[in-house]
Amino acid sequence: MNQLPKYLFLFFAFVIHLRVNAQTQLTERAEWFVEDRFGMFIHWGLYSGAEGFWKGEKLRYDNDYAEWIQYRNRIPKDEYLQLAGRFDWEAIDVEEWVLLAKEAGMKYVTLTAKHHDGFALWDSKVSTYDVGQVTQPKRDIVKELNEACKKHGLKMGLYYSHWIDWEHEYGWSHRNEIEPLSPKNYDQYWQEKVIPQVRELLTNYEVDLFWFDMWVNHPNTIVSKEQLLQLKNMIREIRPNCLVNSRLGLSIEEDPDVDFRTLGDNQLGNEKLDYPWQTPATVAHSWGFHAQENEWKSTTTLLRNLVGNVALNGNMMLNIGPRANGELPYEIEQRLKQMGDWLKQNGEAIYGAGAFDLPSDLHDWGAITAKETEEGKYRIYAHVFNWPLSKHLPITGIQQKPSRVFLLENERALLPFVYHEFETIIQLPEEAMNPYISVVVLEYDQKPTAQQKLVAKSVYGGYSLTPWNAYKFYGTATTEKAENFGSVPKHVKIKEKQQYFWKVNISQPTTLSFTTSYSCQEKKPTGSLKVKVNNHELSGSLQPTGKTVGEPKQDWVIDQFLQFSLGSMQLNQKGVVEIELEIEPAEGQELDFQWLWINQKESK
Ligand code: H79
Repeated sequence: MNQLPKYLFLFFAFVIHLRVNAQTQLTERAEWFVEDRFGMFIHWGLYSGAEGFWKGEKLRYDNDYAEWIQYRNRIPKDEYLQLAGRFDWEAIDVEEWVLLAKEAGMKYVTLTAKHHDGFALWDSKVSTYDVGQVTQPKRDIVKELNEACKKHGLKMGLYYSHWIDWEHEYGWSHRNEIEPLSPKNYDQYWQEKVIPQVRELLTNYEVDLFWFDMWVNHPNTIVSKEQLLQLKNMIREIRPNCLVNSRLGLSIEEDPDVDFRTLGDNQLGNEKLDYPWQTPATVAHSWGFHAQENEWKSTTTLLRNLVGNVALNGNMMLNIGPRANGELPYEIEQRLKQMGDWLKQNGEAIYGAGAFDLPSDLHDWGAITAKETEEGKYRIYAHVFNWPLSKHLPITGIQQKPSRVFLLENERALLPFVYHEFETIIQLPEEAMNPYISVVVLEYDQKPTAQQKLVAKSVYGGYSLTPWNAYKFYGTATTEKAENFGSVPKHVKIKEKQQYFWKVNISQPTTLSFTTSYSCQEKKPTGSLKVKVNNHELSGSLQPTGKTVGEPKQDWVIDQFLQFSLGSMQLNQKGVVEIELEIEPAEGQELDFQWLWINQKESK
């Protein structure tokens, strides 16, 4: 009997363990997804034949998502279907898209099996509004994709618009905000189109991932939680290994059984998450092909975005919008091939890699990804976005010395480095290794430990200390966002004594000089600013900074942020030092504080 409490405890511990695991969720199902990191999204459907125009008029909406043309330009359903006549069915070869994905280093492909227009790209027995209706002999694009993916070893995902459907009488359209649709009628759409079509897809094709698209929380939509669970449970039942994204309408927080979080369109990660997540991204702006597209991102931008996400444990799925003859805009093809070239050389730092235990925005030269290698070593990948002018790459916060350092594209040429406590400074060759991003590898025999509270050394040699990288603070200062297009920078408003504390690693005895930047709009400020390091102290009295002008002839007068020197001090020790800044405006006065910059003069 008295064993019972112990068993009970074990039982609860087990349940808690499961829950915790469910939250930090790398479910076994999703392991491939996290390993793969980079996928292709394909937006292709009847709208591709419209190319962003209807009867001479451009899509009505500055957010010109070409796949929305039917809704935006109020196109009647039967005329919309006639767009099929613009397609060159002979020329369309789904395998070519898959081959491009492979060439680009993408590991999975997600096709819009049904977008908001409700038109199915497979031979659907549930609805006659499908590709079989407009092709002779009947085509089945999902089947063709499935076969091509299998042939080339890629996973297949399907986008299915569950919430919005402009074809079904009772599918959701934004217009229903003014033309009410009853939940009962909506359920009719759900039961006679969504459920049977998704079942059809699950049964007839090898779907590895379902990508739903509802970007509003379900309580604010016509879709009920029961309907969403019905859909998800059916997927779990028929294809237990198929992943489901959070735009199903259920967040991972609400339902930990959802496999990965989908950020907003083109929204990049800004924090590490414990569960899998993904950015759906475009090379341009529109998802479906748009004849007047002109916002092409560069290969460098796209690669930086990919690296930035992986550095936060995230994925990126990059979209292509083929034309009605299957062709792709030159820019998309070119960017994808260039990304593929980069990944051929540097993919090791992306596939199976993830965040290291340091803040991802710590270093000003780029971002870090990391992983354990098959040989049991641990590699930290420094993705250098900007080749430092000094040819010195400072890496702050890693507590052990690497066993070797080299460029990922030239493993045999070891790079010299010096290591002091928490700081590794790598001597780089004259020229960047790669025109996009050069990857420097720091290899360790086992995973090194990180000191997360340090401020990193800038590539320019100093340290930028801000209210947002302080490891602790006391006071009531509030962060004020940038204004006037950033001509007034982000800062904190200080009304009473405020203290910030930073930790900086000093590699050798040195002279530190301090500069601060703030705006003080008081006519006669009487407060003070003090820097304390060990038992040294520097202080300055606050000065009025006045105004400046942003743009001419626009009445654009803004608060001026000016820099002031606080002097310098000699430090005779090395190692981690704590830097305290105490700011105290006089009673009733205010100060807008921005940063403290430390310059280090190396002295022998
Ligand atoms: O299939 C693609 C789009 O058709 C569909 N999802 C992607 C993958 C989609 N359509 N609309 N939305 C997603 C929501 C778009 C919201 C936006 Fe905005 C309005 C984007 C730009 C304007 C809100 C405001 C988000 C950014 C600014």
